[in-house]
Amino acid sequence: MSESFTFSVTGTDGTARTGEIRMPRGVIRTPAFMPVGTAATVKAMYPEQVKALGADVVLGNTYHLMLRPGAERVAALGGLHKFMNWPYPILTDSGGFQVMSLSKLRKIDESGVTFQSHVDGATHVLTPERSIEIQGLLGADIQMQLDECVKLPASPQDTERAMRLSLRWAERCRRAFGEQPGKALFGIVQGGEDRALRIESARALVDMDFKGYAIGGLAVGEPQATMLAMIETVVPYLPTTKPRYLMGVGTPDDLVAAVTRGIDMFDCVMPTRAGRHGLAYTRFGKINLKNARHADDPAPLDPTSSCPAANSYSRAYLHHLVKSGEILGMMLLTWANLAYYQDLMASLRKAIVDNTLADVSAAIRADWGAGAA
Ligand code: PRF
Repeated sequence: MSESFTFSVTGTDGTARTGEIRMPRGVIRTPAFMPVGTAATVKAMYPEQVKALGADVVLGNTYHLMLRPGAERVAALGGLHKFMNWPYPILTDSGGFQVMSLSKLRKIDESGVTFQSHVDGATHVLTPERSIEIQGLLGADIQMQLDECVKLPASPQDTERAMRLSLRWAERCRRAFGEQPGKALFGIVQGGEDRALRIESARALVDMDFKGYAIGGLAVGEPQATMLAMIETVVPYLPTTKPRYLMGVGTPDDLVAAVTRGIDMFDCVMPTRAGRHGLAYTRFGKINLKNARHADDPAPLDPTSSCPAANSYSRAYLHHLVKSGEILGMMLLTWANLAYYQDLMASLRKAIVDNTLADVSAAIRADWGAGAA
C-alpha cells in the first residue's frame, strides 16, 4: 500500500472539499498551493524554508529542465528530488504551455511541438511521448499530459482545434505513461470559453481514466467571471474521487473563489515573482514596497504573521532593500508572500472542516478589498 497513489476527501463544505493525496514521497493536504520551482529552484527560497512554510509539493517545468540542465543529466544524478534536495512530492508541467509562452519559432502539428530554445536557439521537438519520458527521467510524482493552451480571446475554430489536439495528445500520454505505482498522470481539460467544448473535453478525459484532472486554458486573459463559469461548468463532470487542479492560478481572491467551487490544487508564479519585484501579499492586500511612503515606516508587513519576513523586518528596511536592488529584499518578500499563500490555504482547509468557508472566504475577500488583487 505504501507504493500507491490515493486521494481521499476528509471534509466538505458545499462544493468545496478538503482531503489528502498520499504517495510514497509524502502527503499533499488539499486544497494545496504548489510553489513554482521552474528551474529546480523555488527562486530566492531554500527548500527547507519552502517545506517549513507548509508546502507539501512543488512544481517543476519540463520545458526549462529539458533545455538546462537536461533531463538525462538530472536522471544520471539521481532525479530531480535529489538534484534540488526536495525529497517530497514534485509535480511537473508537461512543457507545451511554456513552449508557447517562452520559446521562439514554435510550430505545433499532430506529432507535437517543435521550437527553438530560449537558452541557446537550438531546435527541439516535444512530443507527448517525449514529454512523458522527460517527466519520468526527472522522477516527477505527478506528471501532466502535453496539451495546447490557446490565449483568450480565441476564435471558436482555434479553441476547438486545440481542445481536440489536446485530447489526442492525452491518449498518447496515457499510453506512454501506462501504470506506474505511486505515481500519477493528470489529464488537462481545455476548450477555452466554450461550455460545450469544456464538457466534451472533461468527459473524454474521464473515459481515459487519469489519476487526477486539471483545468487548463484559464487565467489567460479572460475576466475572472469567465474563469469561474468554466470551473462551474467542468467540475460536475469530474469524478468526486480524483483531485482537481486549476493550472496557473492565481490571486488570493481567485484561490478562494475556486476552492469554493471544488478545486483542490493550484500553482502560480504570482507570490514568488511579485516578491522579486518589490510586492508583498498580506492580510492587508498587496503592498508595493518600492513606494516612497514606506521609507520611514517602522512597522512590519504584518505583526500577526508567523513568518519572520512579515513580522520582524520594518517596511522601511524592506523599502531600502528593494530600492537598492539587494538580494535580501527579494528573499524576504518571496518568503513573506509564500507564507501568506500557505497560511491562506491552511485557513481554507480548516474552514472546510469547520463548515465555515462562506464566512472565512468573505473575510479574506474583505481583507483584500474589491478588486485589490
Ligand atoms: N496547460 C498547461 N500548463 C499550464 C496551463 C495550461 O493550460 C496554464 C493555464 N493557466 C498554466 N499552466 N500544461
